[in-house]
Amino acid sequence: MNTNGDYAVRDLTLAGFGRKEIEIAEYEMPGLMAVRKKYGPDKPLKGLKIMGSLHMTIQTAVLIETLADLGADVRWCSCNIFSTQDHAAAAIAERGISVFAWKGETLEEYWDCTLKALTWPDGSGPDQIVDDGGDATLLIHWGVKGEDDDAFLNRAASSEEEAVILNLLKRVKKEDPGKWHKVAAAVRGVSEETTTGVHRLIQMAEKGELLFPAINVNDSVTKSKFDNIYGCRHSLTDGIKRAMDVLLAGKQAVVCGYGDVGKGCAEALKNERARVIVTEIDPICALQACMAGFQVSPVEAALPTADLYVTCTGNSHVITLEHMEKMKDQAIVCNIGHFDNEIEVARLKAVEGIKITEIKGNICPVHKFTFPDGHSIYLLAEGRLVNLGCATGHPNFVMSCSFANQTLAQIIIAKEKLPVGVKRLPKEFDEEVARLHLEKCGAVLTKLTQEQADYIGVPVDGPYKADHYRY
Ligand code: NAD
Ligand code: 3DD
Repeated sequence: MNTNGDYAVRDLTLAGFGRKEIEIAEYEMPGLMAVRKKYGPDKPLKGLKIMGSLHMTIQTAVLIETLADLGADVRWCSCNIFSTQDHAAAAIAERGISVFAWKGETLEEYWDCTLKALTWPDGSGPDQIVDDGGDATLLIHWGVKGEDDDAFLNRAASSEEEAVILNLLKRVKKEDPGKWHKVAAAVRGVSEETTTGVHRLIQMAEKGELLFPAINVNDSVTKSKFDNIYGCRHSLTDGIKRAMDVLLAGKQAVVCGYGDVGKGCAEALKNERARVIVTEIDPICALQACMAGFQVSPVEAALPTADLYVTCTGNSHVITLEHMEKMKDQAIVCNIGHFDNEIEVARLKAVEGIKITEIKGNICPVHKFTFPDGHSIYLLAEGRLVNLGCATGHPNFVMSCSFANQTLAQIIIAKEKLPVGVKRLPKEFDEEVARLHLEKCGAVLTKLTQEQADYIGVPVDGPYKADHYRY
């Protein structure tokens, strides 16, 4: 571990490799690089402290360097204990940007990295936040609650991770009482990357507990209808193959959830000639799955025969211990949703007489769980998102779309005094991000005539479709 200086990474000597892959990524991220070129000279983020809690990958390194090029003073951590690419973190540290991330963090290390990324050398916090899943936002909000009420921090924890967070906040409260009220008061806004993080923000806003403005980046069309669909279509099977080197053709695969991520996952498995079953609660998504040719059944119906399970619901307890007890011997279970609560991993580990065999370590976590009755299942990435835990996540081009939106959101937060609440980016930004990626695909737009624009009631140069619902 290299921690000399204001960073903590696994191995600084990997920086050269990281830099080479960052250069490859820049070529494959035309939208993000165009945003950097367009807004860089004005330095719209100059003098602003920006903290990020987002998977520390090569693609994120390009986002970080874009924010820095726009003038920001950046500190970064990952938003998952397995998703950091150590060579990316090393390249960022070598550039002199404070990053606290390595692949295979413990939960204590993960939350300590989040605290370090949220704390500048003078003890102050960020002006702006880039969040993916809401952990940075949560630590600030729980910190404020804990400063107002000791009982909030002294309550019984509902999980191992919650206990880690509460213990950290108790320590901080002793060392720096009043920290979090100052941090929260200074935050101009957060831009949230993913579906589950947006759910958390909306829930807080509805309860009147949100302490600062938020921009919902996920629901930009050029994020969720690209990253969530096409990114997962690329990276799900990458993770499964690296973990198990299993032939997917002919296997029966269950995809839990047919939202944006589920659509990408089901298609990827279908492309591999797996026999895909979808589970859904939403009749519209279920009907979409039927129209795509997928069988829609509850997970219980597949237990005797399915070879592979993928959860991507953003929900919890989707694959239960009871499900895993009834699964076919040697079934493979994984999750690609943001958090590790979609599969009941804690209950699985607590089974009396369960035998846990580590097949692979932190680089690509694979564990075999053998039940007392002798049947086994394989759990990938300890139930955490398999595409980043067992592979390298989405490729450059699709992350260019997501991160162009993130950068535009950060510029808006810098320029405008936003009200507390959760807002989306303007449609014009979505179309700008899409335009920036067309040339790379050899796409040439058709020019709308004024007569046609009048006929369909849109401005000749856009924005076109009224709402992302129409995509
Ligand atoms: P979404 O809301 O579009 O889709 C989730 C779907 O799951 C919905 O259609 C919902 O009806 C369904 N669902 C909910 N509970 C269910 C249950 N118990 N059984 C079956 N279906 C159920 O969300 P999304 O954008 O597809 O994201 C899903 C998850 O993936 C979120 O946690 C998101 O943050 C995460 N995500 C991960 C990546 C990645 O790279 N790993 C990328 C993008 C999003
Ligand atoms: N995510 C997937 N691949 C990623 C990568 N290569 N770098 C950074 C983040 C990456 C997660 C995103 O899809 C995020 O937008 C999400 O979870 O929604």
